[in-house]
Amino acid sequence: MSSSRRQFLALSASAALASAASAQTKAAPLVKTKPSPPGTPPSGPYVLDPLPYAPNALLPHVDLLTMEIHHGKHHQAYINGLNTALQGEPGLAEKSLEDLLGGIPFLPEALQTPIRNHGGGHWNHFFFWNSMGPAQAPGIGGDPADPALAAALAKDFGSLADFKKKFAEAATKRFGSGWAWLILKTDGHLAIVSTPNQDNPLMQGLVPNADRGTPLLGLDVWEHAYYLNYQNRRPDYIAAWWNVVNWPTVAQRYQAALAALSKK
Ligand code: MN3
Repeated sequence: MSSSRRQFLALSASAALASAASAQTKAAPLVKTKPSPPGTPPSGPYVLDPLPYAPNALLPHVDLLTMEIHHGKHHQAYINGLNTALQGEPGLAEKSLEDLLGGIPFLPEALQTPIRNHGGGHWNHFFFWNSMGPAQAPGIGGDPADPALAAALAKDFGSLADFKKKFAEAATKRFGSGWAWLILKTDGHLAIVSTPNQDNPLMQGLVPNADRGTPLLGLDVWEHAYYLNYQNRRPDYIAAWWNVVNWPTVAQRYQAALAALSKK
């Protein structure tokens, strides 16, 4: 008998055994639900919200295909990974994502990396979509109209132009994949920081204390955020991105962060 024939018979025999075992299981089903196909991520507790604008609304600064893939595929994959990590963890699933990200070192060890990467990915991308808007809409791009935010940027960075220059430097110098952030620190000052991968300034115990604070603005500098339109020209992507920054939202976040600080 040829070796492949023997292998075939051996496989058939084990398949028959498996089939008999499965017939026995079927005789007394314990759970009467239809199983999902293998590899299907659990649905919930987190879902992908639609973009707050049309996917082509950021043209010409961020192209349509990048937005569709970035939101529909990359962001969805972070949500799927987060839901998978929280499967069978009802106590954690009902916590806010901010609470989970703020206390990663206190989570069960097996969940720390998935929640850091996928929970961070979900939080960061939700924040990112809402940090932008169509360039032609009121308040988008240009200079922040809010006097308190404009004054704080000038006070802590010298001028708005200096702020943009320093922020762009942090985003350009981030080696590999990561983010640049404008944060409000607990001392009431604004700061520019950068985090690797999907880390963010909320992550106590993972991000250096000097880089922690309340995010007001975030820029994704993973290649998936710009490569289709800008290829290796990250500085060009950053320069164009200022045209779609949603300053009214940044100002609202600043007011909310200041109010939260004053309650502490
Ligand atoms: Mn991204």
